[in-house]
Amino acid sequence: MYFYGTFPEDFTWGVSSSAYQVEGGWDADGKGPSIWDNFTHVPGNIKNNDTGDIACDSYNKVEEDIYLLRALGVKNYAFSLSWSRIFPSGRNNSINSHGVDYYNRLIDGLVANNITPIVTLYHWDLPQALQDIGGWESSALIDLFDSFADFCFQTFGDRVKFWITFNEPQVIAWFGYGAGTFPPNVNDPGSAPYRVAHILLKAHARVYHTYDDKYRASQGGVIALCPNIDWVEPKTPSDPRDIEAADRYLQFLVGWFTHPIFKNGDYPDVMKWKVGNRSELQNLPSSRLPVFTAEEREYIRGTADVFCFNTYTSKIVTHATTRLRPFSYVYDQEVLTKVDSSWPSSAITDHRAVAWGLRRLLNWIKEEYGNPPIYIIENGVGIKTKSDIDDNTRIFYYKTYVDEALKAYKLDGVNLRGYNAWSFMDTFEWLNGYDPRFGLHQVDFDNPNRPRTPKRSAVYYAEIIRNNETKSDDQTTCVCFHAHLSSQRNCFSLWSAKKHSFCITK
Ligand code: GBH
Repeated sequence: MYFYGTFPEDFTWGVSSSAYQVEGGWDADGKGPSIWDNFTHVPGNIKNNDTGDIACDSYNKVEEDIYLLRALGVKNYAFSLSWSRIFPSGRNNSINSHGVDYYNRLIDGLVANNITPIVTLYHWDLPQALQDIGGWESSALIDLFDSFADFCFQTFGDRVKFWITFNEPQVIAWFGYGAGTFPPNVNDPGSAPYRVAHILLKAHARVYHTYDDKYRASQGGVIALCPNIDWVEPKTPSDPRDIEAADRYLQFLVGWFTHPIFKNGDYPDVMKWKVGNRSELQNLPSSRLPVFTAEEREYIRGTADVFCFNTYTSKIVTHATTRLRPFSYVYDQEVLTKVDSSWPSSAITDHRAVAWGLRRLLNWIKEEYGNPPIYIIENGVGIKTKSDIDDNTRIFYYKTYVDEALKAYKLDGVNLRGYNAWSFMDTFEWLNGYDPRFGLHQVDFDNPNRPRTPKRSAVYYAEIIRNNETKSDDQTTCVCFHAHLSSQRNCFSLWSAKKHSFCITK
């Protein structure tokens, strides 16, 4: 059932992007290489050998991008900074003024148009120079990240009042250092992710304290980190073992970072027990999960002003007895995940549109962390087609997800403060290259000018923002079903798209 109603007046609507995925200009004007530049330059690593060398060319399109943001009517724009564009060698002894100018122009343009910048310090594109000294396996990165963050607060903080340290720390730790599918491609599933996460948490806390000590009083912003969260539903809700498994999945995915920060400075109990017990069974001298000192716990606890997260999908979880070898963060969870084959699929494996999962997830965050102010920083759907201006699937995704967010806010009392669509425009989709399209704007990557075209979803999203509410169908459009009713695929139809569908009037 749809629920119609209004979001609070100060609700912030936005769209999101990230540096490597949109900027291009990979070596322009003195930018240093990042681990993603080097990774994509090796043939075979990325689908179709695509790279982010030019991407959407946003490095050269500040004005165009701001124009599109104005047309959408967004209240905020969330983007990330390329560390090696600002510090080519990763360190503050090599400041690239052209890179600083670029971000100043972008931030000034946003502020001039009343669009609040939400700035992520790290969305995966580590300066190669810092990978050369061990990347996030090295505790030297704590100081180095802090000095980068300090420079950004000092340089941009007069205009930037919303900071995110890490985008998806679990992805950095697991895909970068466990599975090894993302650079730096370390394949050490049993230990490295835990060691890396330990360092990420310390680095996050250090940056938070730097903001607190040196900038908060004069700049008055907020700072957080941004985990990725899939909602998980227990396979058999009457089986306590499945309920525990679902909670365990969330603790390993999210609590790993947010339990220390929002609760007691320490990892979730269930992680300490599982990894500890299994390490013992594996005849290891100590747990593969590192231990914080009392002083470190005190330092980490409370280091987020708001709760940010990204979400794309839901899964079904059941408890499982997993093998002890090879040692792995995945086996440590003692769960099995799957998706329901009736959930609509998308261009990304196992990303299914399950809007009701968002409402449950928001309620879980509220209960688990004491109703913090919540911002959804990324939410969207990837579609595998090049000419998808007529993107009804995406409209349906946003209609249903925004509607569930509204229910959580209005009916459940979740302290939801903002919603951002991923993505502002089609971008470089990491290992998948340019095939899956997430954008509200289409980008023609075959054209050197990288022209952007608003899709129907952009028009639809602009309308949600303008009204600050979800309107009933007869006020705007109508809910339709595809002619292929047998496939049970709902779609949401807009104006001329009606020709593909038939309407059920209310
Ligand atoms: C988001 O992560 C990212 O923050 C964003 O940059 C990206 O554009 C968006 O997803 C859409 O994909 O490639 O098989 O190794 C969401 C969580 C974590 C899901 C990494 C895909 C990679 C699996 N993502 N995961 S694989």
